[in-house]
Amino acid sequence: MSQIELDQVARKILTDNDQGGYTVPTKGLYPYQWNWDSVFVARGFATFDTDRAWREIELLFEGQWRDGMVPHILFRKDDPSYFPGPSVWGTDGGPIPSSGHSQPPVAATIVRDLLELDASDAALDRAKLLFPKILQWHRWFMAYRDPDNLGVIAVIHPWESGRDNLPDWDDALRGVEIKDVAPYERKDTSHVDPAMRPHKEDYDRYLSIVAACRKVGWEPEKVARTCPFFVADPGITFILLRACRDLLALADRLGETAAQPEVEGWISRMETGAARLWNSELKAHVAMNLRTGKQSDGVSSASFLAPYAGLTDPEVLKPLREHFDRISAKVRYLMPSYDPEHQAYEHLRYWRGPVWAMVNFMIARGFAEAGDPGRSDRLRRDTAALIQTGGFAEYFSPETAEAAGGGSFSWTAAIWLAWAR
Ligand code: 9WN
Repeated sequence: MSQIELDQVARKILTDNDQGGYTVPTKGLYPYQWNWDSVFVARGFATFDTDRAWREIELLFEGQWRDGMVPHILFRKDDPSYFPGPSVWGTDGGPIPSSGHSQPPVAATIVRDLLELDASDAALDRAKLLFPKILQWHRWFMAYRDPDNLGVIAVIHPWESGRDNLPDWDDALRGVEIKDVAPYERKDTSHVDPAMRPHKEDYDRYLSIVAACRKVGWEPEKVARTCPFFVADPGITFILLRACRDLLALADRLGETAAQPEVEGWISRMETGAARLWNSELKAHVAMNLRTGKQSDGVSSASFLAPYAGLTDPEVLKPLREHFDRISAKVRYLMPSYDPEHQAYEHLRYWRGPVWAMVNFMIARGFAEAGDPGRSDRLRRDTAALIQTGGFAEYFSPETAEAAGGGSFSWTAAIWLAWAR
């Protein structure tokens, strides 16, 4: 397909998945509004419909909880094609039925991008309305996902990381007792090949974590202290650190200077805290189980987000470039979600190996900003080649470019339009 044809298909995917102001990731498999999906989708819409781009983010923030949390799924209408739906979560923290935890906070970064593309008065007004909501969301992360001021951000559930069955979670997940799980029927494996999805045992534990948090009424202090899963995630830490820098720039642009000292405090807390996630044997940032202090032992695609977070220490960048080159000699397409030399790597199973377009977009941005246009462009070319070969799939094999997971996928289409083409 030519570039123009791919552009047309990508736009059609976004408009077909549009539910009237918010976009589903793909029909059938994911029939609701997901948090970080929507924000990347807004970046795609911004290439041909700015009003629609703002709308996507505004609708996401309509679901913000009273305590500041922005949920990972908004269940605007019940749809039996997805499990677990609203009744399993049992939340009542916000105005729209939702899941009980969040997802990687990319909103400040993309709102800043939207203003770069269009700084009209109308756009500035919309950004001004969003600003305090994003600020409140970041404050929620700092309070309840880093309750001990360590400068690293935890996830209370693999789903909160957005990288669900990543090998980094295996050890902590094994420590979650399977309990309080009513008999259930998965829906994901009726939409896509089970070999590309998490195992049943993973799901049993995912649901056990939900049950434990439901028991404490999803109260954020109690969740932080009692949740059976509490793991510091380099992905969410780096994405939030980056988003705080963008929020600071937005504060400047929008005249919200009163917020700046608080945001600066968060930035320096995470800049210092990130060192805790540095695995000195591996020479990369990894996850750390905050209940036990144990670090994970593999390089993941989030390790490559350090430059995106603005960490430019040569002691970090040099080994990262070496990992990049080592991995690029092992697989045809970058960046696999997990190290292909690690024993847990599987090239088609979801977050245990496959390449995800929006992760590549963030990694490439960081490398370009750190003065490495060569590696940045390699990621862009690989992402384009994967889409040209496999179509607008949810994720791809780094070895064969095989399309995996759901098809006609919104964020893959958005990233094509915004960057990969
Ligand atoms: C659970 C929607 C979401 C993404 C996540 C991805 C996958 C959901 C699932 O799909 O997770 O949130 O049911 O598997 O892992 O990153 O936001 O595209």
